[in-house]
Amino acid sequence: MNGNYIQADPYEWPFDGKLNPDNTALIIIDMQTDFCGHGGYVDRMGYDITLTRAPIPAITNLLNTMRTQGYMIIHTREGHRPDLSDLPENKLWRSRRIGAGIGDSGPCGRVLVRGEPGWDIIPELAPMPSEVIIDKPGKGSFYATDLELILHTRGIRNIILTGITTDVCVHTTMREANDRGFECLLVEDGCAATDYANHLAAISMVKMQGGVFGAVASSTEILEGLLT
Ligand code: C5J
Repeated sequence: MNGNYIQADPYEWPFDGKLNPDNTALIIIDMQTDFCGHGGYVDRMGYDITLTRAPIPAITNLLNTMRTQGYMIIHTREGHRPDLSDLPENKLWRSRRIGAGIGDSGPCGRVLVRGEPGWDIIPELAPMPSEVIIDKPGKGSFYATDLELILHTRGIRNIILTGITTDVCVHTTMREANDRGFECLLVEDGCAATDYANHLAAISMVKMQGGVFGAVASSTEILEGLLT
């Protein structure tokens, strides 16, 4: 095949072989202390943060290579305004029910509140000053943000997705992007869920119907594609 492809499942990605630093972005979703640090939101809910920390090395490798090659890098943070005016009542109620009330004080400051220590991106994946950061109140990175405008302005049409959690914010973002016509690639070892079976199921869902939301590849396959 002519073009520039990454070995992926269920098809070589992107579909048309048009892959270059001008039209492709790496998005790193919600790699915040609240999702992968001690005392953060996920930890307080009683989930195992070794699962949510597992993709850090794969994301780091991709980030280093894609930064060097001049690809667009986008980071997202899930969080709410300090006055919680953008926090739906049912989201607050559910979080309190499981012992990690959004806006409540904890070891990492107020849970999932903008500006608090737990809301920061973990130091290992700290954004560079030139990189875009999207602050989002929900699970999807397009909802109530300027992400779509920024992608269109920069001419991006391919998106490589990493981050936390595979089955929630990463999947929601991938579905939102796919519906908007972006060509998506999910990095299987660059994302994780709070339940390993959910991670596997979320990956499997992408590959149905010939790649219903896009394709899936490992970080190694992507690095091989980018470096050849
Ligand atoms: C969740 C996320 N799971 N980043 N957020 O609440 O997936």
